[in-house]
Amino acid sequence: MATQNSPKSTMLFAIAAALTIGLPACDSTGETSDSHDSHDSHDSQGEPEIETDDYVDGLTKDTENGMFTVKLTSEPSPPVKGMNMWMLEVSDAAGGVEGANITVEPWMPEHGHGSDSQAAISEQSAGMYHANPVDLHMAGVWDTTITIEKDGQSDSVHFVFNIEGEGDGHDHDHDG
Ligand SMILES: [Cu+2]
Repeated sequence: MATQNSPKSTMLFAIAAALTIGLPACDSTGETSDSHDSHDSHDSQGEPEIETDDYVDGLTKDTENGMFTVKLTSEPSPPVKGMNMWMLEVSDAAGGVEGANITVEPWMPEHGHGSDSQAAISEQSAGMYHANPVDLHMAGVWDTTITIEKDGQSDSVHFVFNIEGEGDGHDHDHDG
């Protein structure tokens, strides 16, 4: 019997080629569940949902219940990714607020985590406090709550800054 060029082998080759081409497409469909856990902000510029403050030296805000006024200056200026020292001038209607109990708590609302370091507060002069370090260890939006307690009453204010830097906030390095 005469043997023809087998059409079967040609067909197998075609199927194999089709499978090879098809594989990457199949793989990528399985990746969708991963996006749930990752950061949803590929561009930390122009976040529509979180209102940020434009930093200036001596940026001044009233606390939420109007008890105090806080004037903030950062060193370096503007605040950077990493360690900062914040100078806080706290006053009320009577002037500088002495001997207040102050906490400074940075928080990344987009990532749901705080700072690696606890800012130590020291009063330099009447109503003038230094918070050091204010550790903003990632690029992105940091919402820092400053709470001032004096004579058993407390009030707080938020300073929200978009911290620039490498990584676009994707490099979480949580030690501790
Ligand atoms: Cu983060």
